[in-house]
Parts: sequence; structure tokens; C-alpha cells
Amino acid sequence: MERTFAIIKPDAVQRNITGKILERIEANGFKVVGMKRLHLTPEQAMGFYYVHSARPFFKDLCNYMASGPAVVLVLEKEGAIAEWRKLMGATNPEAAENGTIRKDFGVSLEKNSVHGSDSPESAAFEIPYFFNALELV
Ligand code: IDP
Ligand code: MG
Repeated sequence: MERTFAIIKPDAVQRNITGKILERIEANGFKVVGMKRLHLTPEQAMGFYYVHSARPFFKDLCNYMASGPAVVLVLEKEGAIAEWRKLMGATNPEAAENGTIRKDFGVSLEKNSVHGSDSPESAAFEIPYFFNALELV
């Protein structure tokens, strides 16, 4: 069984659609093995998104991720990393396929409602950034 890391981003939590997104996750066969709600500081967001630190949108992205509470998750399923990317849809909600979470809930390229690890290496960094072993059940 593979694990991936997910975030229900501040734009979605603020619009009270955490439950709707969790429903999609569970309906698609993912097991939620870790979950908590937190409000990142800009510095914590910068540490999480350090791979993007040279991008022009980095500062805005980190401020947005720190703009309100988010829900962080660890999801388990066979092929969880690719499966969750597929269910999320493309980064830009306008380009995302019908039926994907970003298509249905995303509001802009930045405020696209959800995050997902893009590789096993990313998941191996992102999961322990937020969770310790005792919190994954
Ligand atoms: P991903 O979330 O689909 O993996 P990444 O390229 O890793 O996309 O970008 C991380 C996050 O940064 C995106 O989910 C989105 O919130 C934001 N982002 C990506 N590209 C842009 C951009 O060109 N302008 C503003 N925000 C962006
Ligand atoms: Mg990414």
C-alpha cells in the first residue's frame, strides 16, 4: 500500500468545503491514515514549498498558504501518489478535467483547493514535515 501527502488548502477550508473534498477522497477508495487542521506561518509554508523558492509566485503562494487554516492529510491506497494527482486534476483549475477536485472547487491557478505529492521522493519529505509515526493510523 502506498501513502501520499495531501492538503485541503486555505481557500477550500475558508469556503467550508472540507467535508465535500473528504467525501470525494473516501468515495475514491483512499483511506485517511492521518489528518489535522492547522494554520501555517509563512515560514512554515516556505519550508514546505522550498522546491519552488526560485519561482516568481513563491512569496504569494506562501502568504496564501498561511492566510487561514488548512487540513493536512496522509492518504493510503494502491498507487496513492498517482491516483491522488489524477483525482486532484491539473494545477490550473481551468485546464483540469471534468470530475476532478480542482475543476469542481478550484478558484484560480493559485487557489486551487488541494495539494498532492508529485513523487515518492516528495511524499517522503512532505509526510514527516507534518506528521510523526504515532499520528499515522
Ligand atoms: P501542483 O500543486 O499541481 O503540484 P506546482 O507546480 O507544484 O503545482 O505548484 C505548487 C502550487 O503553487 C500550485 O498548486 C499553485 O497553488 C501554485 N502555483 C503554481 N503555479 C503558479 C503560477 O504560475 N502562479 C501562481 N501560483 C502558482
Ligand atoms: Mg507540486
